[in-house]
Amino acid sequence: MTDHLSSPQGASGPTPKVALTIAATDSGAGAGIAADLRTFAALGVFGTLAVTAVTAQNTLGVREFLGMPPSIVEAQLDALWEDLPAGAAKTGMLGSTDVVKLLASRGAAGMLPHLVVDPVLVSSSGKPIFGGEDLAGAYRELFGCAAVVTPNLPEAALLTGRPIADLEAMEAAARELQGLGPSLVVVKGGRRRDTDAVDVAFDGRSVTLLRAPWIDTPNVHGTGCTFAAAIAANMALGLEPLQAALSAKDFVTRAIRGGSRWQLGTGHGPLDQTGAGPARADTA
Ligand code: PXL
Repeated sequence: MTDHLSSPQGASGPTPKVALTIAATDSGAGAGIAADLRTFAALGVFGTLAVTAVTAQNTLGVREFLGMPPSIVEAQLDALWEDLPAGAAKTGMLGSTDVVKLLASRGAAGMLPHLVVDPVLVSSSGKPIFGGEDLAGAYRELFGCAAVVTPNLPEAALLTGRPIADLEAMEAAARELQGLGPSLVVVKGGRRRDTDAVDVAFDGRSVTLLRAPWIDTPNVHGTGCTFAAAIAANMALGLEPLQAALSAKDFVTRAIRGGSRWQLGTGHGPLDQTGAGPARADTA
């Protein structure tokens, strides 16, 4: 009989920290839970998940969408809370206003520590992702339990009710949303050709610009998911919100560069989160 414990292979390392993603699936695996889990793994954190919706999509777009009933989301969160509690969590596409409200109530009860809320409300092309009358209001409540909130420009515009066209307006939005409770708000500037990718962060005291060079590639599907997941992983590892966000920005930049010449699908392909971990930091 073989005693596998005496094998020289498979020596056990230290127990990893746990981070949780509360998000949707993307069958093309560029965004959503798949991107989050690759990010957690690349940063050395064990990832758990609660599925909020299923999407049928590829690099060309979303074809079908099915939101999970809030009770199923809650059951997943209870199972994890009781046995595999996470040091940090992130939310992505939540699928319905009721799920946003569920998370706000669990957050208020202290059951979502070090929470990163990526308010997936509108795609970068400006199209609403899902509706619901009081969606923005429910999100504003969820922000009250968050450590970090990461809207893109159309999301920040929707949440504040003002158009956002320049860095000054990004700062004003970051200040307003930070006033709802999170420690840090990062308004993501997105990708404008031939300019640096600049995000504006506000932590209640000072404004910090997160700047990265423009990388010429169509492979940017899942960038927002990856950024929020990397912030959560970094907080699970013990970083404060601003340091977690600065390090996550570097991670996303390396992941975009790593996948920039990949040919997976004919639309917006994925990033290389797997190759972007700390061991590769010197190649950034
Ligand atoms: O980037 C927003 C997002 C989040 N989650 C899933 C997605 C998308 C965008 O397509 O598909 C599953």
